[in-house]
Amino acid sequence: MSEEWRGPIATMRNGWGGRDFPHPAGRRRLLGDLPQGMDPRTPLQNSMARCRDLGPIFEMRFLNRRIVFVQGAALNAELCDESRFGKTLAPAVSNLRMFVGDGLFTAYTDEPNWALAHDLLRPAFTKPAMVTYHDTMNEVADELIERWERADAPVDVSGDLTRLTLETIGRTSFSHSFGSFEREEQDVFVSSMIRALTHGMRRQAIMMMPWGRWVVGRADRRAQAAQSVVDDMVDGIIADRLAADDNHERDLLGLMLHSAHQDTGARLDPLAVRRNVVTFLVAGHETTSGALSFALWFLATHPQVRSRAQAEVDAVLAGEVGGIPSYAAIARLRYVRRVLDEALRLWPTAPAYARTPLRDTVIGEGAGVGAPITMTTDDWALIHLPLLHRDRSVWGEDVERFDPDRFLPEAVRRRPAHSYKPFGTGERACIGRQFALHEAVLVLARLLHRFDFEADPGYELRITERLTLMPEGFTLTPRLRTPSTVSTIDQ
Ligand code: MNH
Repeated sequence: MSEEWRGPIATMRNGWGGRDFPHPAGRRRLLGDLPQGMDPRTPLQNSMARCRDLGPIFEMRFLNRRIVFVQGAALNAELCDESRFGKTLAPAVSNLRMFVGDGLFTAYTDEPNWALAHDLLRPAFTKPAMVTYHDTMNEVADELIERWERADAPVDVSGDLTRLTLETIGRTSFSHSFGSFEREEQDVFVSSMIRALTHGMRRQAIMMMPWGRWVVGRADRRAQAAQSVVDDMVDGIIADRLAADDNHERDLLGLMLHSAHQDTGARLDPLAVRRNVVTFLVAGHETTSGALSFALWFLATHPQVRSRAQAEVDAVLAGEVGGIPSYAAIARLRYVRRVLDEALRLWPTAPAYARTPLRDTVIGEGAGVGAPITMTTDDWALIHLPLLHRDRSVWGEDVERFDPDRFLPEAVRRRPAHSYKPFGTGERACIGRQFALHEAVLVLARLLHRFDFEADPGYELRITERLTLMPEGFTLTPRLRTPSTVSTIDQ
């Protein structure tokens, strides 16, 4: 296997000048903080249960490795200072480099392909670009609605929303349809991608076992077989575009293949194009699908929130031709947007990001961590977003309560900066944020307009972790709304 994916993180000592941080109870001398009797497939949720009372910064050790987590908003705000800190790759992310190398998400900021891809692809995420995606987003929503109208059994919410978001990113950015709504089985692209992502996460755990280095080779080969399914499909999309003799920069793929940097004239080489196609196909659908799924879960279990959202949707869409939102209508769906913001507070679907200082520095003065903490360029911290978003000093005592009005403009203004970070921070923050928010508000509005949702009373929220968070086994029964449940006359 090439050296390339073995990013510098593996060699970062993370010694923090010999300082120890609070850790969960029950540490064992050799194994460290591996939880006893907890599900090894859900490390993030385990850490939420065990670490929320450990203060703004804490650590977990696994064998001889340690991960330092930040959950305090004040400390996170400091780590978000771009003049002192930058992104680094958490182990689970650096493991993805064996699949996508220096693609936009997995690149180190000082690798030339990060700035190049960032600058070349930016035009695909401006407001004028969003306007051009809007009709496609509505078309894909039509297909989901049709599917749910026909459903005679509870629908698989995350599965169907994954169809929707994959189809949306495929059509808007690559002019490629996966035909996700035309077949019942899961797309091989999706299943292969999930296998690769899961491997990225588990690889770390395997490597930490005493025999891990021997076992990991086989697991790597299996994951690479999955990855080659993805690569072949992507190479097909690229070859088709090149053969079509279509050299317009009309979508993201066009920009990747045909644009040159305005200052340097540099272009993405073919390997960088493939890595970025895979990056955007994956990053562009998985997290949005999770966000929509969690939002529907909260709507289905909070009838008052749902009626308020439906009242807004009915009022806004009453003024739209055919009840289909125009581009401008999306910005008027303020409450729907708050529902989404609040869903991403409690379950940020990309649940962590890693920061490291640009130069040796001291953090934590006045942040309630005791003596200030020395942090060298060999140290890194993982910002634990579900815990950051439950910092009681910022969100109050009732942090678990689902309340979209936490995102009323005046409430947002009252909160300190950097206390809500579902899209990451700084120059490495999510490039697809506007894309995701536009798509998600549009889809939620259209679903709320058409259906009432009944939660299955026997279902309790379970969450799978595969780098991203996603409700597991969550089904809903969509019922067509009747005129009496629609609060404003539409048509
Ligand atoms: Mn997205 C980076 C969350 C939707 C493409 N994304 C990030 C980061 C977070 C994130 C957090 C920063 C990670 C880090 O610091 O290591 N992203 C989300 C969430 C959603 C989302 C919660 C949906 C909801 N992301 C999207 C969509 C696209 C996309 C949609 C593409 C169309 N995201 C990216 C890319 C990056 C990124 C590409 C890496 C950007 C960079 O490093 O320059």
